Amino acid sequence: MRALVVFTALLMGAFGQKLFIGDQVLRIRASDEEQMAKIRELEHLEQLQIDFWRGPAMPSLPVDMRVPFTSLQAVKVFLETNNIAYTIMIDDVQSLVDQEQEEIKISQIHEKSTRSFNFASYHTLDEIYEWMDSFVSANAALVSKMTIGQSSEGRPLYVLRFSRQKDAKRPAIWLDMGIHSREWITQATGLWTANKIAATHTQEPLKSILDKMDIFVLLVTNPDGYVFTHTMNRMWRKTRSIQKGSSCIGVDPNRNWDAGFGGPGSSSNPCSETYHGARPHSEPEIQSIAGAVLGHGNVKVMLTIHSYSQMLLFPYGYKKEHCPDHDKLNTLAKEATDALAKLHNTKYTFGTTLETIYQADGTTTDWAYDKANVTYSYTFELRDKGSYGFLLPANQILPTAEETWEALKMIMQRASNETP
Ligand code: 0X9
Ligand code: ZN
Repeated sequence: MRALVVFTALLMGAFGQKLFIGDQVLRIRASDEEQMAKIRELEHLEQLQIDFWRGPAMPSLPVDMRVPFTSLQAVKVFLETNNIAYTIMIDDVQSLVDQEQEEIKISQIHEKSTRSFNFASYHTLDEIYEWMDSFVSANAALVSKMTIGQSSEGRPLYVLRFSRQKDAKRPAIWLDMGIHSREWITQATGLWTANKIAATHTQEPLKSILDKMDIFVLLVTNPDGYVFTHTMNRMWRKTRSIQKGSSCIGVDPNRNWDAGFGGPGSSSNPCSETYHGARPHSEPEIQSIAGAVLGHGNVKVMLTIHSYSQMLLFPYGYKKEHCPDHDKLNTLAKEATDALAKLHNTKYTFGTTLETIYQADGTTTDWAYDKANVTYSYTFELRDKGSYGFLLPANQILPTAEETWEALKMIMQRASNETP
């Protein structure tokens, strides 16, 4: 009994924070559909507590999974007996989490003493919300803060609005980050991007874009999840809503949209990481965005930012059919990813969600295209391709944000050129 208490305490760490000591991220390459089916079996063995970081997707794409220390031996034996090849992508997840926390602490001390904001560091929700207020007051002629709703746990959902004509309703560009809370590079990229828009709004191409259009930026789409990743479980993906009849918490907000809702590219199990929720827009975060976008009524571009995999995706994820704007979206995706690659040689793949990764039902990008009349509807999957995955070191924040900006500009400019 005593040993069990000590062991549990060790696993939970101080203040109940989930620890990942000895957990590994394995990269698995299935050679055929049969091996892929074997990997899917692992998905259904809930007692193994495997956290899929990527896939199972196209057989050509590797599957990345975080395997808890206590399941490692069983999983490796399973893979080896089935002749499935794997490599160890991350040897000890906790050491990366510790390093990340250490860097945050150092940056916080530096920020305090210099009274500055370090875009090259990860930040807590309080720090981000505080930054937003000072950012708005420093750029009051261009930037304002709107509250579009609140999360399940009652946190406000703030959107930054960049507009040259605050009382007019202009065609709009919508950007959101952090719908999956553990994808920290996205909120960090959003902060840098918001700052970049304000810093360069008098230069081309932003000058022309903002002459015609407004830009809306939702930096932290899933604030409850984000707080949870900082305080309790760094690997939390979903929202934090309570589910009737289940002790499991949260919904995958990128399966909760009313577009192909509930299909096989999502799960009806509340304990699954891709649980679609009790009904479309059950999550207040999603309902708030849908309300804001439909209420605006003239959103031309909707870019939802995820990580990781280095991909630029467009509709559809819920059906095989190509959308009427397929060629246009595909050509622009090529141009945008070419522009992105020019900066640091970061290679992206692009295409429809279904053809590039897997069937995903109830996603932002499909909803925007089908239900909100948004032509330029894209999902970004930022760095990397799996060396660090969701634990991308902070020294990659600036290069990631810079290169992403090249693609964002390209897409915004294209939409703006088509706007009278
Ligand atoms: O599965 C997802 O939700 C996304 N991948 S992630 O690793 N960030 O979770 C990709 C889904 C494609 N997204 C849209 N079509 N919106
Ligand atoms: Zn995501």
